[in-house]
Amino acid sequence: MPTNVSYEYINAERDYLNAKTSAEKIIALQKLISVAPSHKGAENLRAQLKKRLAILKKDVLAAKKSGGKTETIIREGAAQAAIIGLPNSGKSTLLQELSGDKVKIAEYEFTTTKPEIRMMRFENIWLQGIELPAIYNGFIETNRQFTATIRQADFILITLDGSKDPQSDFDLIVREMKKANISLDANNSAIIYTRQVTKLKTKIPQLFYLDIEKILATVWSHSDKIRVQTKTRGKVAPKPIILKKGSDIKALTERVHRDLLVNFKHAKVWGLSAKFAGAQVGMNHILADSDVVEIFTK
Ligand SMILES: Nc1nc2c(ncn2[C@@H]2O[C@H](COP(=O)(O)OP(=O)(O)OP(=O)(O)O)[C@@H](O)[C@H]2O)c(=O)[nH]1
Ligand SMILES: [Mg+2]
Repeated sequence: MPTNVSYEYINAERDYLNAKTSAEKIIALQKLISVAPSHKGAENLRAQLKKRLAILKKDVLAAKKSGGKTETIIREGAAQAAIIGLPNSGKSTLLQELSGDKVKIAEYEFTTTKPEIRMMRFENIWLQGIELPAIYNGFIETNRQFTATIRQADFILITLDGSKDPQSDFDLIVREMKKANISLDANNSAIIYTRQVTKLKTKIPQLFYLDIEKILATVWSHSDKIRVQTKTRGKVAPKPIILKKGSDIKALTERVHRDLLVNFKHAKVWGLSAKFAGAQVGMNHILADSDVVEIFTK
């Protein structure tokens, strides 16, 4: 039985994802757990939520012990994008635009002193946007705590002020990232120009440039994940299930509910991986992003 959730759940999930601090998150997560579906098919979902609640509570305790200063960044949403760039290069402006949520933006440098996290809606999923404090010469040596966040992000957005010297700014960012063994290439990063008045003469290798409208789609398509919606008796579940790229029907079935594997008969698929709409497939069928799947049991 797929995990069909109510709209009440989706609203509660939105509040939870948008909660800024661990304390706020705990309150929102408790509400989310209270409206989560109670049927057997949602066992995995409830277990995941409870696990998250336990992690959050531990996080708050640890923060209290260390004087409340270190708040770990909790990965949320279907994929994470880190936003890096020099001071004043437009990181906060970009995050605000992509999330539709207010971020502190100012003319002076180093306005952002700690990571700013906002959820960004892309089609039927949430992506997590994380702005890191500005990069400067020596950033890595003094900001070790942020390197894991940048490395673990599914995608890195690099903001460059096109009215200055974007090539030398880019070179500085590459040098800093290299110190932390973080490579920037076309598969995991893109450049966003801000204040691009004229077409630039500088040629920055490896990466591609993005228009704002294409950013979220690019973050998602370059992540290592796909989303699949399940269908039960003609109804498509609004909340997609996130799987690794290359996942098959078996992986999806396991995720929906372990018991389903034993009684699995076949599945029907709609979408890019299907030969035709509603094609019947077996366990080994490889899924594609945005597929819709109906699982049939014996
Ligand atoms: N013309 C223009 N101005 C921009 C653009 N993006 C940002 N700005 C301006 O540049 C200044 C800095 O923008 P922020 O978004 O705060 O830059 P930031 O990279 O977050 O800066 P720090 O957090 O201080 O490192 C603000 O005055 C913005 O209004 C852009 O695309 N075009
Ligand atoms: Mg900023």
